[in-house]
Order: sequence, then structure tokens, then C-alpha cells
Amino acid sequence: MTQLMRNRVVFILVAVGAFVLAFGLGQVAGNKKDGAPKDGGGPTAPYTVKLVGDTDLPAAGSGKQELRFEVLDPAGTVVTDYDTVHEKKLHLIVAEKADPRIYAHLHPAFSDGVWSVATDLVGGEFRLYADTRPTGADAQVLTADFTVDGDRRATRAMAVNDTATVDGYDVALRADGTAYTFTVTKGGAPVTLQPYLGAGGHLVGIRTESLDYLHAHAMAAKANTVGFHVEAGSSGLWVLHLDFQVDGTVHDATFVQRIDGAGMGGHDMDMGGMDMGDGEGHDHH
Ligand SMILES: [Cu+2]
Repeated sequence: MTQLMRNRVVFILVAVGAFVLAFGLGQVAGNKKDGAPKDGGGPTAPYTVKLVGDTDLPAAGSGKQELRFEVLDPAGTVVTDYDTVHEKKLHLIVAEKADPRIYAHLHPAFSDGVWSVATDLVGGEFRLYADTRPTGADAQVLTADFTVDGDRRATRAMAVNDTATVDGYDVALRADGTAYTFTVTKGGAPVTLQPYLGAGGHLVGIRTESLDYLHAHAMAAKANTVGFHVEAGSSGLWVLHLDFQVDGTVHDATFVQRIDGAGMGGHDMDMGGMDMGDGEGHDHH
């Protein structure tokens, strides 16, 4: 590598780093930091999440459906200390594997190393994402699969949508490159978005089929508009859940979008005027 190239790469990395900081990017699943022993060597073990009890939950309406799980550190020890991130020590996302439009964002209770939350999911196969930061570790997105007994929903076609209606609110999405802007109205009139969990809104993305995950936090919402920088780790059809709050209540607007992921080429990041060269900076995940 020539000195010129090296300087160029360093510049790009610095520029990308500044960009990530500036936009408060969410983490991408699989972007797990090592928990390597200090004496080094060998492959690094990740943090894991482990369901406590049966991975097959009772049917909806039984009153007995409860998710219980532990987070284990790389040595297999139950994690008991967590940092608070966006007002919670753990954010639990649950999605139906065949149709991630079926989704819940939950905040389980914690006792004696075990997280637990009551759910009432209709029958099917599900994935949970525990979005958390054990004290002393990097942010983690840990996944586990489980099933729920009972009748399953009829399959619905997956269609791209730019507008969604939830609880009487109309939400419009405008995607411009990696900038995703949502505008919320009710009966044609703008609403006032409130901060939710320390951000103007939260956007969780789950890719269909691969079930890749992304979580982006908004810049402060302006009146009825909230914007995110969305950077998917892989290209494909993604389900996007916008969690927004109005008048003290949280709502989930659900979108399906085809997104060009990072490093797939033919996709120019809008770097806000920074010279990013000819695209070498894309493979930073
Ligand atoms: Cu949360």
C-alpha cells in the first residue's frame, strides 16, 4: 500500500467515525465484540442469551405465556450488571420469523439474573433480540428462537409501503439514500412527537428471511417529523418499525422497504458534503 493510499484510508476511517458519532448510529446485530481472555489466543466466545425453561410457550389467551431468559458472558456466567442505555438496561425485541411485521418492543423485569416478561403472542415461530450492554462490555444484540403453541396467522403478502396507519395516526415515510424521514399526522393535522426512551423516536429494522437486525435512534424530533440515518448491514427486504410517542402513548408504525445494505456497491452514502472518495469507506461493519 502506498503512503498516499494509506493516508486516504486513514482519512476515510476518520470521516466514517465522525459520521457515525454525528448521527448516533444504532448497532447492527452480529457486530459483537470479543470477550477474549487476557492471555489471548483462540477464537473469541460471544455473549449469549439463553431461554429459561421451555422454548415452546403456551398459546395466547392462556395467561401463562411468559418469556424468561438469562444473558451469559463469554465464560458462561450469568450477567447481573448492565449499563442503562436509552433509559433501560435491556430492550427486548420479539418478531415473528416468517413475518417480522409481527413485532413487540418490551422491557422485561429483572430478578436474580433472570429477565422475564408476560407476552400474549399468537402461535408461530419467533426470534427474540436482547439489545443490551453488560457493564464493561460493548453493546450486544443477542438472539434466541422460540415457538408459541396454537393457531397460526394466515400468511400475508410482503408488500413495500411508504405510508402506514396505526391507532388513527397516519405515518408517511420518505427515504432519500440513507436518510429516512417519517411524518406523523392525525386526521390530516400534524401531531407533536414526544421524546421516547431518550430519543425523538426509535427505528428497529428486521430483514426478512435472514432476520438481520438494526436499531437506529433519531435525532430530536421536530414537531411531527423525525429523521434517522439507516444503514443496513445487508441488502434486501427489510421490515421497519417506527416507535413514536404522542400524548404519552407509544405507537408502532410498520413499513416494508427494499434497502441496499452497506458494502454492496452501487450505493452512494450521503456524507453531508464530506469527500468520501470512490466508495472505499463502505465496508466498515
Ligand atoms: Cu426499549
